[in-house]
Amino acid sequence: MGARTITEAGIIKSTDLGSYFDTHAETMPRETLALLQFDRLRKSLQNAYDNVLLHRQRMDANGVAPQDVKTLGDLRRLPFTFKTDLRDHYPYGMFARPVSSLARLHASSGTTGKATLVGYTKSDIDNWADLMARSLHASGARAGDIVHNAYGYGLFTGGLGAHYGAERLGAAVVPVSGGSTERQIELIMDLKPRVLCATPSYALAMGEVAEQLGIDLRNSALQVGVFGAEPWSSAMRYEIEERLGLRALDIYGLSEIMGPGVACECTAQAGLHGWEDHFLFEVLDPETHEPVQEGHAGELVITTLTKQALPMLRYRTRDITKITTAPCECGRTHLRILRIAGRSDDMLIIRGINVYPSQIEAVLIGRPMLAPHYQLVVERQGALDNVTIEVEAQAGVSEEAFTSIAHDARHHVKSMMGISTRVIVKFPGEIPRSQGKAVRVRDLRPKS
Ligand code: DLL
Repeated sequence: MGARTITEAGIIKSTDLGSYFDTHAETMPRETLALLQFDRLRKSLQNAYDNVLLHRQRMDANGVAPQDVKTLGDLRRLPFTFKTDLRDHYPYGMFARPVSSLARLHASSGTTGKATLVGYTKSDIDNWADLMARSLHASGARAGDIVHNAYGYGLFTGGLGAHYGAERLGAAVVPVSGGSTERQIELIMDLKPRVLCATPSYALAMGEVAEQLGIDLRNSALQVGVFGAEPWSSAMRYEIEERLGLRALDIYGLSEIMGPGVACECTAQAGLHGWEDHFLFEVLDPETHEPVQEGHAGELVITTLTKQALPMLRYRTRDITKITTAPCECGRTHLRILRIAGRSDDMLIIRGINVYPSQIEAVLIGRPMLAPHYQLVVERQGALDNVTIEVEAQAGVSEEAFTSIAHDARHHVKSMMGISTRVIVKFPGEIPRSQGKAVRVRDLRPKS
């Protein structure tokens, strides 16, 4: 172990190479960061242009070659890339390296059409493990910890992404994956992990099963929860922290760009640091494609700077968020993503008002007598969309009270969000529990 000092902000600064607070990379002045980004962008563009036909054709069509990019601002001359591009060029058409030099493949399952296949060279896997280790460290995990990893293992990037990051950090991983929740609770009580990795909805489901078993997870060794892969509200964070007795941190990522660890909260819990030495982040108006002002909501668009096998130019994530480059109390200089409100594809338009499921969640959770388990049912009536909120009552609430609870919730949603909904209160256990990404919306609208 190298020398360690603790700063005023409580950050452990370490000079040993095994530490995953990389003070050089994570706290470099933004001007230096921009120089590094530009250098890496040029190399990454060359890789994309030379080795991926689609990128070359689109850049040619835009009249821009890698050497024409002379400043970071020239990024805006580059073409966008979409999820459909990966589907249309399935399996290997977007890869910049021959299959023989790949080290791993992952896929994200779509509801329609082919899966989105992504690939990594050994160096890509190495960078991913570094960034996941960095993310876990930022969220409070440390070498020597035991990490209970309940992200699904397999083609989904969550399980293996968190696994190799935790190992790289110097932690011991319990590779449980999702499911068999009772056994997971038993393992948590027996093995005493300090860190839990899971989707927020599964973390909540674990808390509930523990309660049913008469086990109070607040008495477990868990202190840090690294939760992501789906939108979740601050109200949900509070609920999880209360029930599990840990600090819940948000982690973001997507297979097309890498997997988990593209951005992660630090213990200030004031937004997710996007790792700008490996990715360029833009927030654009989805209609006009113009950058929105800092602090305003728009679509997150990401360009990879170091990926070998699958370089991505201006990937349209469809995730709606805000960013800030304001200094963070932790000392890290990388920008912060202020929570993902949801995907533009999941946005509902209720009587002309744009609504994300996580906004309804924020209003529902914490209401008296309601449990934090809900689903939104969307139906079409004439030209209008109608939403029914199905939400569970807390255990022990009498059925006679259901009508007045529903009335109260409906009234609250109307006054907070301005939308009219129907609310149906369900018995505890009636809403399906997730073991990975929760299904928040049942869309019964006719498919167009
Ligand atoms: O969900 C990677 C991941 C695994 C992230 C584990 C975090 C933890 P995909 O399956 O490709 O990859 O899904 C990516 O999930 O575009 C967002 O819409 C959503 N998403 C991921 N993290 C968050 C988050 C993984 N923290 C898609 N908040 C993304 C909100 C998130 N949405």
